[in-house]
Amino acid sequence: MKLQLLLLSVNIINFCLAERQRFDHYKVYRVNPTNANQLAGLQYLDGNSKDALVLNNVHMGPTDFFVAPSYLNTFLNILKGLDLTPELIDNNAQTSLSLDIEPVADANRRSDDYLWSEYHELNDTHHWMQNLVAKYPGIVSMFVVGRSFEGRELLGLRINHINLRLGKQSIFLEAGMHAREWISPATATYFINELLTSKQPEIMSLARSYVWYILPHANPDGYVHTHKTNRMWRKTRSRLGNNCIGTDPNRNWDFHWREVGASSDPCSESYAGPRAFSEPEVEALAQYLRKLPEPMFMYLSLHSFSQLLLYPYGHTSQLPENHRNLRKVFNAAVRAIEKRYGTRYTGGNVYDAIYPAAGSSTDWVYGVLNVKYSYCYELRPSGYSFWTGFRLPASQIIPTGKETTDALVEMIKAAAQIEGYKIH
Ligand code: 0X9
Ligand code: ZN
Repeated sequence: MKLQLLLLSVNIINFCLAERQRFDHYKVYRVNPTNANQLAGLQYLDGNSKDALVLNNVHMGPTDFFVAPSYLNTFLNILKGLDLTPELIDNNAQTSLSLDIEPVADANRRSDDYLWSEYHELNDTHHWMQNLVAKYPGIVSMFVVGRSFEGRELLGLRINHINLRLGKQSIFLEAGMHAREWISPATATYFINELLTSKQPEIMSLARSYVWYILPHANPDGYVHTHKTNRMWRKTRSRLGNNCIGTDPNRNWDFHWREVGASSDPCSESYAGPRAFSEPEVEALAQYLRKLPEPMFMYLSLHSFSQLLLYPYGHTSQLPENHRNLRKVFNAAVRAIEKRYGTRYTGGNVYDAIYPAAGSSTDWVYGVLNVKYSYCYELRPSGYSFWTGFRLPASQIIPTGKETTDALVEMIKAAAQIEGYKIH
């Protein structure tokens, strides 16, 4: 009996290990396209092979590729043909990423112990959210946006403190759209906790002055996949009958869909999907946002990384109509975020500040729902180090949470002042 149990657990362990995708001897190369021909060549490479994975988006400027050992020669030959000289950044991604060793909080712990010293699994966070509903009756409630491709619920918290003011507006914060950007949901839950327990009067008056909607995991299937199988997964997990899985949910929104900076190739990391709103997660969120009862004052989307604050548009370099106000609020946020630890943010309109990218949530909310303040944060760390960038040490969750809260407080105050919306 004991032996059987032992064999069973060995089998389970083997099964888990076999499931996890490894990147042994994968190399990371950086290339720097400077003309349209090179860009098109890299886009082709991105879309046509699962063995040369671009780590976010092919664009003019440093772009990093994860290359499988079996594909190395082909990859280098294609680059030669494009007159591009790659720089070897990492010789063995598996070891330098320490992809096997990722400390995650124990999901069986009591929810009272939910802390920001580690990253959490999806169910752990959902339990914690459920407990908050019980702990703050009449203030916190759960909302269900819909279901993911694999059938998981998209759960958010609505926080509405008692406040006698009439006509409260809402602020919606979406996180976890890209699966591997773990600091995004962690910052969202940190912020939920601040809205409920902060000793800072400024945070609490902000908490009371708006109806808050916070969705920590906009892409739950992808997030689970980064815990169980592939830490570097970005997209959704939809199977659409192609040879590749998933769509980039931040290219799937129905606003200038797939016009630029989005791929029509199912294997690309920035695949826009077969049509706008093809992803059940994205479609459900859009429907939910359309039906919110309160007018939306601000929309916030948390991503990582690069330390950027971005506003519309991604499909054109043309600035949006209220860009001066968007810039003022941007300045307030960037100033505030630097105060605590000296963390430096840059940014601006997506198209110029980062790269052309059509079909994102922030652009759709701005362009279709006419929400005048719609921003996307690319949280810590800074720079281009893609192989460590998505794996921000858990010891930085709290500092990131604190400085991002500082930024949110100041940006909302600045926007409220411009719009004559009283905070109290
Ligand atoms: O490419 C993206 O979707 C975002 N960068 S990431 O590294 N997190 O993948 C940038 C999107 C910026 N665009 C808008 N939010 N409009
Ligand atoms: Zn992202």
